[in-house]
Amino acid sequence: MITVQQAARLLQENDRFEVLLHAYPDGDTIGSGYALCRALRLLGKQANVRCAHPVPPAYAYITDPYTHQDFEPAFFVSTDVASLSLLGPGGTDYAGKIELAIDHHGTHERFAAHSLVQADAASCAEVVLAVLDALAVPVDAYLANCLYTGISTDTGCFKYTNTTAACHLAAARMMQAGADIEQINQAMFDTKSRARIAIERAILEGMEFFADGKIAFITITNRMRQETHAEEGDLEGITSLPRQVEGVLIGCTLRENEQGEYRVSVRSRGPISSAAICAQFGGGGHTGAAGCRFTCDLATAKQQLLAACTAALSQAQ
Ligand SMILES: [Mn+2]
Repeated sequence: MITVQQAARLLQENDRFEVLLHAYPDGDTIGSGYALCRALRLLGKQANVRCAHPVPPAYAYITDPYTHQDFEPAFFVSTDVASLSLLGPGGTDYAGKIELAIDHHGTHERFAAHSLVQADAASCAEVVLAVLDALAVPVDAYLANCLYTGISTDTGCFKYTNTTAACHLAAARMMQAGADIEQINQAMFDTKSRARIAIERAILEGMEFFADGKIAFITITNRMRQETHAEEGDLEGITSLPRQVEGVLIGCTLRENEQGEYRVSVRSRGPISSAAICAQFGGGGHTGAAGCRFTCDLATAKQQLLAACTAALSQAQ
């Protein structure tokens, strides 16, 4: 583990950067990665951003001003990536090649030569902000938009339990630096596409409750996505749906991928650890939010997941 100052020095001493985002990119990996790329360019360096999946159109205010540079990358740095596999298809090709990982996941696997991981930060964007300060890069309106996006999306617009006073202070700084918070909040939290409404309707139709309503499951199949024309961006934040229901302490989202496997997101309240539930299936994450993957059929996956959730529930009571 290295310090912010050491990470800044590494970036200062190198050039030709490729900034790696995690697959199915969210606001934090996007905001963190594009901000870091911009900051490196402001320092006169060459830098690009790379992601296995396209960035959803809602983030056009971040991706539109970005242009790809033509060069052979020499220094790979990841933002908000907890493990190599989260880089998505082709991710393992980066094994042993990543020089620096900037992250905030407590479960961060040390895949990079140097790791800057602040597990007490609610967002990777706050860690990137510290690095930018160490690099003496002034935060312009674009950087402010990127970093505000990371902070606000990873805290559910400052509502999740990971929200700290430091998040608000960092967000306030981004407002002063010119972040268009009205536009960002509107786009991130107050706008739903027609496809999103259609798939939410289908998801709610199939919502299942267990343990006297303390556990809720939702399932998203490829067929549901096809029928509703829901794209990746239409599903962002969908994992908070089950736990919005009164009385639900553990909310699970089972989501089919192209290979027919199920990616699972667990969200929990109070002392119940989502990370502990997911660890039983080779996954991980935070106390309130974690993920894992099932390669078996849906019924078996549900059965195993429910057993783990029920056990976690009774332990907490
Ligand atoms: Mn994050």
